[in-house]
Amino acid sequence: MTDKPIQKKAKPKPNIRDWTICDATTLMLEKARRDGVETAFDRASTMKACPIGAESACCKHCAMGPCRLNAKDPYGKVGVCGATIDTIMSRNFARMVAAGCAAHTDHGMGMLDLFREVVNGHITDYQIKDTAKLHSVAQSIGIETEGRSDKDIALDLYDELERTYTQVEGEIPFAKRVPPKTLEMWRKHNIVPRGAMREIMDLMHRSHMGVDQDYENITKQSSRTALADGWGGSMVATEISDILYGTPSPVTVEVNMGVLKEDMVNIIVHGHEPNMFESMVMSVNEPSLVEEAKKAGANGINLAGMCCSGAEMMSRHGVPHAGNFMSTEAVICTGAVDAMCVDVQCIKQGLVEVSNCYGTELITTNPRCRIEGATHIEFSDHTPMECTDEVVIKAISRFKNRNKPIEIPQIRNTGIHGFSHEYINYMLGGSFRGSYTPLNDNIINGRIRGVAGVVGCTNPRVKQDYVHVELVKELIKNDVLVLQTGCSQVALAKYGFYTPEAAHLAGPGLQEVCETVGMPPCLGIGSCVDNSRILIAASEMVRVGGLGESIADLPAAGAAPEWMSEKAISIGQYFVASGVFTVFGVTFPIAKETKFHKLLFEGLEQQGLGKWGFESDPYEMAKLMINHIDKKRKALGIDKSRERVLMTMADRQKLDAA
Ligand code: XCC
Repeated sequence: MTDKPIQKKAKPKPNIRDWTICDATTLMLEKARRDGVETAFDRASTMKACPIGAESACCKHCAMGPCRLNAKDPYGKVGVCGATIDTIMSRNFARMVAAGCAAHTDHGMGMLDLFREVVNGHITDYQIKDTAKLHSVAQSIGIETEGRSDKDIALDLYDELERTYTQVEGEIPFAKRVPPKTLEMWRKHNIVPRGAMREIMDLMHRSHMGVDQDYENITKQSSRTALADGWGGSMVATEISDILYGTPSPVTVEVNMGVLKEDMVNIIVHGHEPNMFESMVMSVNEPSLVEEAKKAGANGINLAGMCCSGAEMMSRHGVPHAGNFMSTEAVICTGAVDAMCVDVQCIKQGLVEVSNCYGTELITTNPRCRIEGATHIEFSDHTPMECTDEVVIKAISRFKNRNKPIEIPQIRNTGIHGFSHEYINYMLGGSFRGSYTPLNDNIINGRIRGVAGVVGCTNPRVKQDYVHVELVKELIKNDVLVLQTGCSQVALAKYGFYTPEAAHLAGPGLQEVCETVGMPPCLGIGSCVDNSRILIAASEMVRVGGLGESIADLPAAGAAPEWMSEKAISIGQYFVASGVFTVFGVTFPIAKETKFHKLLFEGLEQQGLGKWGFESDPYEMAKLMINHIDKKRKALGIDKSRERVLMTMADRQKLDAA
């Protein structure tokens, strides 16, 4: 034996083009590599996902374990307490739902706190901006508005909506908006949410060691909790934000990293709640601060959003958007971000390191979300500009002391965003006759095959944006109208899908509708809590008639092709429980060939709800969704009208004669 040292070959670096299709992100990841900076893409490529966790075959709810089962032989063994794979997986799943629901409902409750303080006159920096929305939301849950003052209506609305969170018995207020047939089904299964706090508490309790050990019963409570998110916490967040900040209507916006300006002080707000962002808009327009920026040699202050609060501000006010979740580290590599100001959710801890490398001020503002190594400037709804002014001052001083080369990818994509439910109603029916009737008619006559919600995150385990874009392309080509939120909306916006011209990418039927109305083939409606707008749109389609009696009857499907967060699981479960076929990409956190898997992927549909699907390939995913839409068309007896498009003249004459 010789003692020759083993020569280790240096592993070739992964190709950045395999990580993302976003050109700006690619450029910045290349720069990061040159600069020796590591991002989540690097970490994902060197850290394999835990195979046991990926299939949810691990239980760590007590100290007799953690117990590790074998997903390849799911019934080969049980945990120390005897818990089966179905119990373990459904409990893990339940806790993801609980965490996701908690995030959205905590956000919604924060909005409601602000609303109460505004109505009571304790907060004056914010006001009720949209009284029409105040009235319509109040009416939708049975509050009398005729001849009453806005303040009285608002006080009643607050009292009612507080029940969304705190009520211990009864149904949450927005259950009144659920189509009667769907609600009937929920009542039959006993899954109408009481209050979100109660449901989350119940779910956390029952998934504790030694409590609920019947996967079907656990899943019921998962549905109930998830519904408290979609029809509760998230819906309140959306509606109160509209009342306070205005209901979105179409607005032209620029997205992508080219929205940063080398000669200006650049501030990025990244996170989820609109309150701090709204205040930041005021701060960057504050004349004395603009003057300060100019004194520092800048041409002004430039504000952009990222992720969900970015998507919300983009859709509501036309604030430029710099990119989605997997671009938040990359954007800092431009060197041009003077401050990144964050609140809650989807804030990677890795941002601290990247910010340190480029001298960017990373500022946390929410007491729930502090990060070691970041500067914390606490935000309060009572004195909002104290925080946001200080952030601006910090950003100006960083601008003055910029000492790293700046490299901004000069890529900007312009599109139209801000299609709230209210605007869709108006757009289709006109101001005198606002209605979903034209949408339903076009679905019935087959011009539009169906409707799909394509939403959710980006995830370094798949090529950024690729699955979103290819899926949406397939859907619109097949005449499926696409509604979007969150990071998915931003993904598509970067590839030009938010222009009316994108209609030429759609099938002939959808194209005709888009051209008549002057709308893009995908409609961007905001952040992840704004998925509640999709629920409202679906309910309205049922109410208008001709497409069945419950949400489960609609020719519709949903997808989160690049999901990553627990919130996505909660959203998926509330869509499924509302009756929608919902397909996830990337991975599905349970083992196949199990009873729990069968329940989620088939059983729930047999109970009259929706069902889950999984597929990582965008084309196959589109196929699943379109097949489902066609199945629903057939059940409604409207599948024939679609075929007419393919008929010959002779066929048509025969049909007409008949
Ligand atoms: Fe987060 Fe909301 Fe997902 Fe984007 S889509 S990665 S949850 S920012 Ni909401």
